[in-house]
Amino acid sequence: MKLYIKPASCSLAPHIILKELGVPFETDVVDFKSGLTASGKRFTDINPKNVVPVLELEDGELITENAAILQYLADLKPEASLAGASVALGRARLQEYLSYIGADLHKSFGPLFSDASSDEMNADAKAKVRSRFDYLNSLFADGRTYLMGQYSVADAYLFVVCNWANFVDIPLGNWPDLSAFMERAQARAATQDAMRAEGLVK
Ligand SMILES: N[C@@H](CCC(=O)N[C@@H](CS)C(=O)NCC(=O)O)C(=O)O
Repeated sequence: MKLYIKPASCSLAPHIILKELGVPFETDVVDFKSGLTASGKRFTDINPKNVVPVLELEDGELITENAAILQYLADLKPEASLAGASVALGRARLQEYLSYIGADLHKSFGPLFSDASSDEMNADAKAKVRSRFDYLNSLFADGRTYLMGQYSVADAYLFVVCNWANFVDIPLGNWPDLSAFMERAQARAATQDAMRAEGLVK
């Protein structure tokens, strides 16, 4: 398998999960300025949506969208239980978290990474991120270790997106239960391995 990535972006979530699973894979880093991957491919030939992550399977099949890739990876090794309980409610809960992280939390950061954003747009985006952190913090306030109780692909995605707070001057310490989750998720060996591979930690 090959994972197309941009370091520190949302593609770090499936990168972490590939490490969690311990399956063989390679990465191909996308340079969005040149439009080329490190292996010399034109990225829009691989994903016309022009975003990472993309997972390329051995037979050449391509999967895009974090929610789809993360669930595909979780299903590769059911014994690792990275999709939570295998009952319908468990899968619905996982989809609920993945949708919230992808559609609401992830996208609220967008203006903060764009040079085209005005001060007003940035302030509005920060307010949205903060209110989403309020909600997420309230989830962990019941003492759960991870979103679904046990670690799942949703935690990898949540960790990666919340970690962007460090790049846009939103101190995570304002949300103690969410911060404690971040410390737990970051301490996992797979997270450390993937972050090291992307040059984010030594
Ligand atoms: N809906 C997509 C969104 C993916 C996305 O926004 N990827 C960003 C990185 S987090 C990207 O590739 N941006 C292109 C760029 O940085 O130029 C998903 O959930 O996978």
